[in-house]
Amino acid sequence: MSLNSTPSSERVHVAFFGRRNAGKSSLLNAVTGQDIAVVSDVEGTTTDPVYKAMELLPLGPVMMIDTPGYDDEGVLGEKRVEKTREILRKTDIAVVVTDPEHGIGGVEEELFSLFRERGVPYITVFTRADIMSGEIPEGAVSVSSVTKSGINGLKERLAAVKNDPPSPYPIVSDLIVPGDLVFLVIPIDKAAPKGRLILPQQQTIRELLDAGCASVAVRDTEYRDFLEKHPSPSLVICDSQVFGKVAEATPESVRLTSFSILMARHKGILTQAARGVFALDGLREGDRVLISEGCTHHRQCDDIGSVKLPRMIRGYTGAEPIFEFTSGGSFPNDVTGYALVIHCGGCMLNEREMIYRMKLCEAQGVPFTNYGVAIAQMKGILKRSIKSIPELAE
Ligand SMILES: Nc1nc2c(ncn2[C@@H]2O[C@H](COP(=O)(O)OP(=O)(O)OP(=O)(O)O)[C@@H](O)[C@H]2O)c(=O)[nH]1
Ligand code: SF4
Ligand SMILES: [Mg+2]
Repeated sequence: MSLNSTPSSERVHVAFFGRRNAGKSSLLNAVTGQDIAVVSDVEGTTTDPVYKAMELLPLGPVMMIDTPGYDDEGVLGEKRVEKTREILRKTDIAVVVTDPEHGIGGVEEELFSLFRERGVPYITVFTRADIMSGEIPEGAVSVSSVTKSGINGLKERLAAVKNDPPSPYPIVSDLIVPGDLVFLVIPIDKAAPKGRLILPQQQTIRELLDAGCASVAVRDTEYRDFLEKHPSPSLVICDSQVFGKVAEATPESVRLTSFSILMARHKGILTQAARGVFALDGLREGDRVLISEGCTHHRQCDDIGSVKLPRMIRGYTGAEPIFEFTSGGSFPNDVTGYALVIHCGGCMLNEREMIYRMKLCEAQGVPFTNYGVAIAQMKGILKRSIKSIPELAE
């Protein structure tokens, strides 16, 4: 991702599903106008999901995803189907690609019911319009990836899909009014990436600009002096790591919160995270705790999940729980063995994926929280950091 492009977590995720050889990869290439996915008449050509971030007019910034055939078989085939199911968790709009020769069968019906179950809008597309003719079901779209007939119509249908964001919350714009002054306290220590800000900080500044507010970024080391000179911000947002220090310097009358609290809310998980965090207080020797990170490499989070958080939890509880870790797209389907699941901020995951993980834990009766909320609880500052969040203020 370049610094000028929309973060992938904020793009509408459009994924192509269907049987092997249905024409998924050909359709992705035709819709994007680029040769992104390998096409062949051999069944099972696509073995791993293929991603393409782009501007798709008239829809806007999207993440287009090609998937392996949903009817793949054998040990490897099942692994591929599992990968396809992982894609399903983050899909905002699904395209069910259908070979007219097969028509709608068991595979397509299964996909439809999965989408309905999860509230994912979907469009059924029949391929090979150049060589096959005949009736197609009402509402389906007929295209040819060879002649490109129907492709523009499909793009318009994609743009017309009513795609409400899974979380109703922006990052910060509903907590301020135009003309407000907001302070951002950002430590620039060795954990900070060289020469740039991290994604949640960039996104917050952008939203404040869009909302007609001024934001002033200041390091934690200068914050106290700075606040003396400019004592009336409408809101102060700080990094979780320096929350204690910033809270001490900030009068109770000034609203204060953290980037992680705002991002958890934006991702739609804050209420549950604030509820689930109390499980920390009940942790006992030998309890299993799952620490889950949304990306596998180039983490902005450094060693928070793997080292700092377990150390803090041991100190806070006085117990020695068993820590287990997952990263990237993988997240267990069964979390019932865990006393608590603590997720990272998920800045690389879209809202659907985060909400899916949270709901899975909820459905299995396992408390779910995230790094920012857990750290705030252990430092005794949770109450203060959620005081400015209307739905949690009580
Ligand atoms: N004539 C014609 N051939 C098509 C069309 N769409 C796909 N094909 C052909 O169908 C075959 C399979 O297409 P792919 O796009 O690789 O199908 P896929 O669904 O991605 O298949 P897997 O990756 O194996 O699951 C290829 O030989 C394509 O050229 C179409 O609209 N018209
Ligand atoms: S918050 Fe999660 S997804 Fe974002 S950089 Fe850290 S580990 Fe990766
Ligand atoms: Mg393919």
